[in-house]
Amino acid sequence: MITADGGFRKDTAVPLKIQVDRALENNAAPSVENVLVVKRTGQDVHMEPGRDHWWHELQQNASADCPAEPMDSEDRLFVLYTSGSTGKPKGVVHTTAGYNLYTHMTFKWTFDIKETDVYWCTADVGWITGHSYIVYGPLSNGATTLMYEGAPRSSNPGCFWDVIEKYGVTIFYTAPTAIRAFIKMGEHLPKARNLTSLRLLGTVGEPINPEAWMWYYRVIGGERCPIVDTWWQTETGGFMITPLPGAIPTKPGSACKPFPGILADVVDLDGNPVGEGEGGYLVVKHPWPSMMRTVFGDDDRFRRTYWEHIAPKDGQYFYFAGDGARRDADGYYWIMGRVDDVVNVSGHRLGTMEVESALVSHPAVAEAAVVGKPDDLKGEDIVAFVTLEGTAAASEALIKELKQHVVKEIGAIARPGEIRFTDALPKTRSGKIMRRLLRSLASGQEIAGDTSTLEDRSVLDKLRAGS
Ligand code: 7RM
Repeated sequence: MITADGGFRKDTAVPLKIQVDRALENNAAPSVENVLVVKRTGQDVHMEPGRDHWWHELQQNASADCPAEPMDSEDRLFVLYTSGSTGKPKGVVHTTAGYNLYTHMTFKWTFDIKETDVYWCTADVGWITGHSYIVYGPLSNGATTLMYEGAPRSSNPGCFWDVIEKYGVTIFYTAPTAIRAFIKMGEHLPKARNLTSLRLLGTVGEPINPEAWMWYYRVIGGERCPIVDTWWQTETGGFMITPLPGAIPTKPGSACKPFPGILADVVDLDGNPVGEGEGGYLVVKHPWPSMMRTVFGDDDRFRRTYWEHIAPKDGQYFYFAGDGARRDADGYYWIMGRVDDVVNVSGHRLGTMEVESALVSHPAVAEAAVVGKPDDLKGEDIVAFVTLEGTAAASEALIKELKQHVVKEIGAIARPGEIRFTDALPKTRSGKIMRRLLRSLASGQEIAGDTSTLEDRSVLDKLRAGS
């Protein structure tokens, strides 16, 4: 096992080694024979004699010659856990050759990588985005890839822009949730730095709302840089739907077209393609090199979750991993969010994304998360959790105004029954809002299921206290 004494998270040193000690207590993981510990924070840790070794000490006597280990193409490369909507994490299995081939190709073409580029992906390296596009894709291309341990925080809100200026970053890849946080912190921060080295921007993780897209394009990209909106998943290993910069004109909010070789479609539950502009299930109809091979230790769950949701057509199975989408007249894909993120108000199915996007388009709103709450009359009612822009103040009048704003943007059916202001939303470390937790809160239930992927546990306590 490889670990560190601790790591830095915003302004605090988070202990890591102690978690390993706990996991190995009472011989709970007998296959772990040695633990390598990297000294990072310098905090006190327990070192078990014979089992635990400091990395810097072993390194001193290690040979500089370290031949690569030949692997079979289908040898397991890694297992990465991803939380499903039910809350029980699934171990996504990736293998050696296909994963490496596909992250290599997608990185090369989507970022149009050049010898002179300095590429920076801000993702957590423990997320699939960190695996595929901080480590494997960039390194197999011989690219210059920048890794940064920090996160923007109140003590240093402009740190990302400092990094871009200092290292002359040319390609910047981040998540919509981060972009919305930048907007909230104010455009004077990036404006005070020289960002002219940038030539290409990317986003990943969730659908990007038009306001965030325009801000990213204008303030960060200086109206000069194309934005590649890359749709993919832990399960797909690499980009599935994405523009190729310069070759495919972009539309704000669309991930554009499938990567060459990817056969995507939007279908109904019987596997029939839906009409132009209509919503449906986003599927992939043909295998691709970096597709997940199974759920670790549970082939049956793999089959059920990904291959049996959509009925096979003429003996052909479709891959479906939970997203809704529509395709427009130009063949562009518009991802509508997870199909389980819907609210059913009086028989009308509304994507939570739609309502969130409407809320965020109001100048006082920084971020919004919408969930359904059981309602005797309507079946479900909309509850919106809202964080405000720095200068805006919570008030009854603002609640009224926001409800009115949603009605104006979408229609009366989407009027939130309830709006709750909060300082922060519960998110995973990759920035995905954990609506499952908010659903429980909204309906006054105890929070059940896995919460280990929550980035900041204090957010839940604050939300509970406020409700
Ligand atoms: C890379 C990653 C996967 C889910 C996926 C979508 C959502 C990701 C986009 C997006 C709209 C995008 N892996 N998603 N990218 N939605 N546009 N460009 O995020 O396994 O953590 O999540 O993320 O719902 O199914 S992930």
